Amino acid sequence: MAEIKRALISVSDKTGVVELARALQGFGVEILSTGGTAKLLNDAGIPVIEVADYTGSPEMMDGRLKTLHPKIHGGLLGRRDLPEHVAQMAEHDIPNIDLLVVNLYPFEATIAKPDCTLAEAIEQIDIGGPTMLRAAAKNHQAVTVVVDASDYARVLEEMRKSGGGVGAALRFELARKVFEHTAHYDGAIANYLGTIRNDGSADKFPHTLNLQFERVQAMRYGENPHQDAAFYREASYDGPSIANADQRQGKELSYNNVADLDAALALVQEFEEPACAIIKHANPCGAATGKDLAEAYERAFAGDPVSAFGGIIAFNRPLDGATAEGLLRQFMEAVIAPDISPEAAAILGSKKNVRVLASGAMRAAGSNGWDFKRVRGGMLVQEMDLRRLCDADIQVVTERQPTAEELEDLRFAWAVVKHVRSNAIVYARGGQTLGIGAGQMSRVDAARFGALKAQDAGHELAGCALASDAFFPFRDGVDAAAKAGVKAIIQPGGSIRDEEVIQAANEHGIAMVFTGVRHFKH
Ligand code: 93A
Repeated sequence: MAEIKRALISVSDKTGVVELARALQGFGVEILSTGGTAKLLNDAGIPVIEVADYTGSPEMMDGRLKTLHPKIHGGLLGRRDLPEHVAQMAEHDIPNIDLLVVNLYPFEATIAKPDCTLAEAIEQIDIGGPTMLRAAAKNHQAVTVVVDASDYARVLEEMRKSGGGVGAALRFELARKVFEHTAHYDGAIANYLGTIRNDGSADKFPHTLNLQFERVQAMRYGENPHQDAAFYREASYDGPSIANADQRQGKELSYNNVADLDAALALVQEFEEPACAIIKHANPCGAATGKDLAEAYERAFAGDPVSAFGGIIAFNRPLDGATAEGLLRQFMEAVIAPDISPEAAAILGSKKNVRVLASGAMRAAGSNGWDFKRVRGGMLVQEMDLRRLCDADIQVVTERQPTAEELEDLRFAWAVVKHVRSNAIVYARGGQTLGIGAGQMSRVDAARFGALKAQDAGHELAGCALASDAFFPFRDGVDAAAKAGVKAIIQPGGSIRDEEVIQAANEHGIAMVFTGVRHFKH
């Protein structure tokens, strides 16, 4: 136990600090404090000593110098177990400071304001706070340091139990939190300054990329059993995410589960109407909309019943009992929906191993986020592909216009093909995938393979729609589609052979739409 006799409190976010100080007062702790915090505590009737009075050195330079003084840093850093340190502290009149409570100038909140100037941002770079935090955290053998207001209660609880001290385990944990916090804080400053160009304009991507990820779980293994693995959450990501989902039942998530659940969630978010996606190896094997979830699932499953075995299944509406009942027909790894109704939970409870997760409400796509791809010795960073088809994108390039029904099918197929690995071709009709050609090295093979899958599943392709994630480089893909019975095609366009491709569509009586948007996914 490290007993607490003297505390220094200096906080920008003053939430809960009066209650904390009052409780410390109850333990007989002497409280030192900086200007604003001291005033707040004094006004609340809690006696505190101003740091300026304590050090004999006034706050100056608009507060840039408040706590940067040997009497403060010596009190935090001096080792209580080394006689030389103890003697030096006595010689220079440096008493121990046993508890440090600091949170920093709100740098990130400041730069988040749209009209924030560089000068304003610079003023919000806290110097004294991190210096004290790091000193106290380094000396956690003797000093308790709190950077997060949600830890006040834990510290007080330990003091209550032990009669005024804090144990080694909590001190160590709090010290670790400090270095995580100051690393994040400095990272935010470096990211901000790293986007500013000499001419005052801003780069989108900072000079160095400082992001913090927090471990969600260690995993039994990675993509394969001989690879160790862990799952990390991006602290600042605020979109719907598998990292924030609530697992309601089933075995622990595996590495591949997480990757596939992420793909599944992204796909069903494309749709406003009830939708279901079944993912295998990061690709959808079936996706569908329906009048309700149960129908959407039936149709997604029917898209490719063979591949659906062992799939990851996602929904964009809370899972109801009737849909859960339908799921029992198949072996599945995991199910995710915004919420799980009690009936659905009870029904899936009969399959103990199945992982069931609630993602929380689906929000419109368009939340923040960068996409990363690891390469050896580096990392590629891009914005997530959140582009959705809008009416202005749709350009009919053939003699025949798509019918209203075909247009619906094209929109559906386009929303799905974005989530299929390239080269990707999706055959669809009536809000249901009929065949998917994924991850082929040539587009014509993706078209052929998707048609083959449809045939295997017993789907009639005559009159269906086809989406291609990128342009057709040759007419062969269109010819293959026509042979399969396709009547409408959606694709970005932009090939030097577009004329030839349009000509092929016209010959086959196919209605073709260009979107001007490509959805490669690798
Ligand atoms: O400007 S500083 O970097 N210089 C300092 O010496 C210093 N000491 C504490 N900022 C400093 N602080 C920060 O002041 C703390 O980290 C805290 O965020 C804030 C509390 O100031 P006040 O008590 O006056 O509201």
